[in-house]
Amino acid sequence: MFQKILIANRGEIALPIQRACRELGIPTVAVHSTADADAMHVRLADESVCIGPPAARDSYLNVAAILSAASITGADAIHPGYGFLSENAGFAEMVEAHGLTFIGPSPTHIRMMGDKIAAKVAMASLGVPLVPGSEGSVPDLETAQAIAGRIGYPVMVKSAAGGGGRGMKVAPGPGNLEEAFRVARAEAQSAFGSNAVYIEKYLDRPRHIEIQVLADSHGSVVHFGERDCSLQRRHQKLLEEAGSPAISPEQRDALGKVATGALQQLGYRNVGTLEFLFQDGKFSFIEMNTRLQVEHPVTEMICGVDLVREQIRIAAGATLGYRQSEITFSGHAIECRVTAEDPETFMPTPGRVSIFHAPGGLGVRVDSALYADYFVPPFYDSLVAKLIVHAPTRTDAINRLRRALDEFAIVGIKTTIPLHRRIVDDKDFQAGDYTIHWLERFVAR
Ligand code: MV4
Repeated sequence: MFQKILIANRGEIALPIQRACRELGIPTVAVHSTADADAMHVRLADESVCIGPPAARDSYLNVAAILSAASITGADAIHPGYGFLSENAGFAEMVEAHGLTFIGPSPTHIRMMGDKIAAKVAMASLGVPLVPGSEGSVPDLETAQAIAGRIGYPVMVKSAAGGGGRGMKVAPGPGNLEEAFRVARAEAQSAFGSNAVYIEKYLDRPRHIEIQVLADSHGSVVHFGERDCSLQRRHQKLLEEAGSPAISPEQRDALGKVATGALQQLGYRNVGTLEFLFQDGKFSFIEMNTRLQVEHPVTEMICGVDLVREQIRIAAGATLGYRQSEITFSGHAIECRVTAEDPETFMPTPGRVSIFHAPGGLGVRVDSALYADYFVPPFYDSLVAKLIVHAPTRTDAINRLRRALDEFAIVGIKTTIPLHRRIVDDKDFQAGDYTIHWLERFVAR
């Protein structure tokens, strides 16, 4: 097992990583920017190293400073959390080149899945169903027209290097393809430094369903069921559930078999998430994430597993130690992402938190690095707390979520708690009747 783990992250995600380390008896090193000297992740770690000024590119993305911090403190493994360097294949390579363990997948798999075209080509060859589209990058408008004509309109032009919805354009009909192709390419070039694009049939009212997978380095792969992440605004998720209100246990099993079968053939290791669009009873793979995700706690709640602990064990060479049949799904879990944003305008609201009172009780989990008198800095992601509830049924979970939201007090800054209270009381939400477009309309009314 590792002697010491450096956590190359901040905020709420640093905490469950520290907790898992502590339960495994492994000391932790926190790294922080000058803006985060008083942050909770620094206070709770065994040791800490300042790695640079506030801007993320000078601190949490500063590979040399992070590797130096690991070397100085004698850490032998690095957990990247999510965001920052978590899906940077070059960073994972550098970590390994320095004789340390990167707690995550191999650099090869991170790089493969970072290229959306390579990811689709790999998944198609492994029997995973895809959205119909180009089998690779689309070099010019003539090729785009030929493919769109074959699969039928509407189509979507997407950046191969993309993510977060940038470099993505819909062409409702043949008359719109020239512009969609040109704009998507230009956006991809300026946002990601690559103008490689591909084309897919556009699905107009899908749900976003993803499946959590875990693989050891000895060929065992299991899944922990799906999460429904359809409730998002401008590609920022606000609320996630496990399981999805839209899929049956049989559909879960089938999707799980497809996902684990593919990753087993690929020789993948550590955690991974396959993202699907689900419409008209069909799952279509779109992308794979090679990191621990923000919403991983809903899966932990229904499966009773600590995914971070599993990541660490597996990175240290341990075997899974259980089979798919030993993973059971119990009840329903919902996560609300509480951000330091105005709940109406979504403008960031950094500032001082005067009161922080987290809800508690059975089936309530709060992942947050906030505390009273903490100043939320303006430099980073606005996520300040995740409220996760677990209950025997979805109806019970919604009821518990309402109760927990009413108990939650964050004073001094505006947060999205009032918006979450409105969502919980909505009829469509309560019925589980929503697609990826539902929330945009809800916040506009
Ligand atoms: C799509 C789609 C419809 N059809 N692909 C958005 C981000 C990127 N990860 C994939 N995205 C989409 N791809 C096809 N063929 C609609 C979206 C999409 C979306 C997907 C998941 C969650 C929220 C979304 C919001 C808008 C568009």
